[in-house]
Amino acid sequence: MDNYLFRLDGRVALVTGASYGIGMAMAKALAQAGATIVFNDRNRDRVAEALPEYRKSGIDARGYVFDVTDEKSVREHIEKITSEVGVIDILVNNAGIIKRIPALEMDVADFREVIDIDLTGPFIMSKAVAPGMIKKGGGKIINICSMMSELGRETVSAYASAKGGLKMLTRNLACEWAEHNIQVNGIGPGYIATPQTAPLRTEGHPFNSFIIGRTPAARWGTPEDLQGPVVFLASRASDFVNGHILYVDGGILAYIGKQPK
Ligand code: NAP
Ligand code: GCO
Repeated sequence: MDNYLFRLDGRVALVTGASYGIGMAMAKALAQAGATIVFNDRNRDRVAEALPEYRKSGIDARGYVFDVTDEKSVREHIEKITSEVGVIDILVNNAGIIKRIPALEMDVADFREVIDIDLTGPFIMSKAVAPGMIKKGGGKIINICSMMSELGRETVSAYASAKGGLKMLTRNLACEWAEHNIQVNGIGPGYIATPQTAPLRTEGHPFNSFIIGRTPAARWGTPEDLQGPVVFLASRASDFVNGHILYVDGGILAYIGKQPK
């Protein structure tokens, strides 16, 4: 079957926090499907380091430096991107942080910072990008959720609260903006080998074997495992998919855990 359903030629995709990690892998896949890639990071050096990385893959990505929690700066940059590159057709809200601190020891400031970046940031970004999509006749918004959109574990109360909220923000915006032909969906990655999970993957770390045991696929995911799902949700192949969280987790959410032998 012709893959026109999955082609993104002529579309502009903005992936937040895509100077490395999952964001960069998803941006590369969107580029390979034909999209023009725009990305941001809050750190100027990271943007500068990422540009040659994209060029090595033959991608003429445009990088911008702004913080997704700074509404004024976000609005200014969306206007700048629209005039310099074009209307944003695809927004991937990927930028995020995690703080692994037991709730009793977590400062409220730390809790607020995670909520601000992981939940309020996608709201700010979506609100800034939607008017251009509405004017253009439609668009795609993809929020990067998590296993913690469904499950809890010790030390990640702020992150799980943010990612659980992001699941519901996804569903809510899907309801509000469907009439404008904007589809809002999420991707829920399992445990993926990136800098964010590096502390959990050090040699001999008990979490390493724990996660392998909780994952039917019996491996950590890679950023490349998310490339097909993001192209699907960014393309016309998912035009009737709305408010859906696509879990890409090797089967974790389906698994009660290895039965004792
Ligand atoms: P990562 O390696 O920590 O990269 C996160 C990216 O977001 C970095 O480029 C970071 O830039 C950027 N960022 C953070 N705060 C920002 C802000 N306020 N404004 C703009 N950019 C900001 O994370 P990752 O593992 O690639 O994860 C990417 C997304 O997937 C996150 O939302 C994460 O929660 C989610 N996720 C990850 C996993 C996993 O196992 N890795 C699983 C499920 C979901 P700086 O370098 O400047 O901080
Ligand atoms: C953690 C991990 C997870 C992953 C991811 C799982 O400390 O439990 O960092 O939260 O990042 O979100 O889907």
